[in-house]
Amino acid sequence: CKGVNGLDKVVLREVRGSTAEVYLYGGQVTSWKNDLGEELLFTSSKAIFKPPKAIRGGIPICFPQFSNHGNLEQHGFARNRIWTIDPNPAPFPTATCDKAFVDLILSPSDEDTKAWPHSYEFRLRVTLGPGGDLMLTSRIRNTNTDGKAFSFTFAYHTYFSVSDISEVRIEGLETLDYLDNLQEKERFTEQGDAITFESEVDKVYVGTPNKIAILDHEKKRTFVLRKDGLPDAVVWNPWDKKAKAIVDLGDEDYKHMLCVEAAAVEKSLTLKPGEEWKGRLELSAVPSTYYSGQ
Ligand code: TA6
Repeated sequence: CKGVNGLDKVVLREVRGSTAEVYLYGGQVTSWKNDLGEELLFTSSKAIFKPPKAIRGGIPICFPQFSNHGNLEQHGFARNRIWTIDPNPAPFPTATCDKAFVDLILSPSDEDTKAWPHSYEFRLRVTLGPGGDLMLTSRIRNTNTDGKAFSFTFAYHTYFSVSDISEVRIEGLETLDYLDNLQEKERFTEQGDAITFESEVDKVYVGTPNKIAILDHEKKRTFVLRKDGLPDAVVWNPWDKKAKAIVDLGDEDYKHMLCVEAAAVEKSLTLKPGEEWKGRLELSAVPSTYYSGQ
């Protein structure tokens, strides 16, 4: 159906009532609601749903470059291209009646090939599972016919909706090494307990566990992020000063968002012709009383 500014979007509905919305622009999930109709992702009220500006919020796909780690535009071009729906998606290995999913495809345009001279096929499956879990699976295949390998970096730049950033903590990244984007990507080691927020944060945690938890004390909600094929995790909150400088973000929005991004940043991924990479993100949102840390 049609979304903001007439852009095409797909709405997924799971039997118990949870939903997800995926824009073909960017192949971007912009909404994920639980069975109570509560929005779990942050999308800015100032988001500009108009090419070439990427949509501010949801889950932008950063490919083939994360941030400014290369010569391409910031975060690569996948987030501001129109993806297509795969009319013949591969079936699930198990029964599908309790899952809703859509398969999107991104293929290079002539313009993209000028900036990044490679041929590839990028398939993104977005699935809403039983209980409302949201799964994103990316498969990227090198279809170069000139025998050349290519390398890329990647992130699911997920904007979680939080009640108050000062009341949020992340578990699963303590004691890890990180590259600090606010200090010229210098490497540090995280000290102490769970990660909390009282100022701008822009870090790439390297070689993280595959499970990370985001605890929203005020909402009494815990997000559990599971990832596969993505060794790193980016944590970003622009805080007040930077938020004011971002045109498509409200001045106070930083209080209600937190980006925790399953990513491959420190070491780029390389594919030889014919090879395929798979990177998976699985999100669930549970009442904090149900979260035991296991
Ligand atoms: O993922 C963190 C980050 O790379 C930050 O450095 C930050 O500026 C942000 O992404 C948002 O980037 P954008 O291009 O969407 O404004």
